[in-house]
Amino acid sequence: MTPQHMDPDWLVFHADPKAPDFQLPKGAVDAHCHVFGPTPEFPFATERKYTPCNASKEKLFELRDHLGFTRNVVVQATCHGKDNQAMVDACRASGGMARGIASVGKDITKEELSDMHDAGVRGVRFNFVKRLVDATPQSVFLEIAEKIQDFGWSTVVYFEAKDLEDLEPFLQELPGIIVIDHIGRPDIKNGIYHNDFKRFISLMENNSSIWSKVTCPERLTIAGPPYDDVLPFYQAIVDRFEERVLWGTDWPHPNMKSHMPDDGELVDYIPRIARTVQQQEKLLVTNPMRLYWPEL
Ligand code: 0GY
Repeated sequence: MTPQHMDPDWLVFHADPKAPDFQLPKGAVDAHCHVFGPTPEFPFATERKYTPCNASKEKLFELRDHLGFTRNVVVQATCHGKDNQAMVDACRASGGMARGIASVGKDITKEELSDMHDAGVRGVRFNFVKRLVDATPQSVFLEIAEKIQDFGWSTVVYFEAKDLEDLEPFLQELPGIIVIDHIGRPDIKNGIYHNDFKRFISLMENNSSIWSKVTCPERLTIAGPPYDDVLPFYQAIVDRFEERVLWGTDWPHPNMKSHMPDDGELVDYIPRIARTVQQQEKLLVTNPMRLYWPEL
């Protein structure tokens, strides 16, 4: 196989993140993170749009312990396409402390879904971000969404704010719980009163199956750390929908161009977006446990 060299401008995850000052509640879940490879054991997909550094499950679990999380939700990254082996391997190795979100095609069989369920997979991701994936017809995603209902899985949907209007009919048709990545990627320079963000809030108001990850200030910010410019967006969502929000590190932070965040500083950002102990408990424990570990 051709060696899979990391992209020349790839930013590698922080080597030595600080120990957070904010003490996470007991049983906190990092509900959005990834593993990359490591290659050659888990090669990247030929159709990938980027080639990252390796980011192994061991490193992920080390970070989990360092930051004070108990559990992870490992989301299939697009660099692995529909080959879920690295993510599934991380779930299996976690001893029940990691759940997975897979990326699958419409030919996925019941047996394959069942095997992934046994490993800890509890959802599929539908990606509409053009720089990350070639487009998949919405009808295919709807077919997959029907198939996973037997397993009680939910969906994760990734899109950018400008695409929401076109995607609304699709989102209304999707069965089950839908988790939107990174508050639908608003354009921060427009502010929270722009129609795009109002549309996102209305979406959540009008559809109680829609949840949101209040994640990735490092991606959405224009000003950079400490990400003050993104705060009003997260606060608007957490204050309105505290029963339907999730938080995650997004480690190892694919495709960052401006800077690489310190994961400890990201944890210290949490009490600025979830400003009461009750909100923090729901965001970090109650909500992710209800969605991904309902049996506990
Ligand atoms: C994220 C964001 C990104 C990448 C991926 O699967 C992926 O490749 O999710 C991105 O580049 O915005 O959620 O990690």
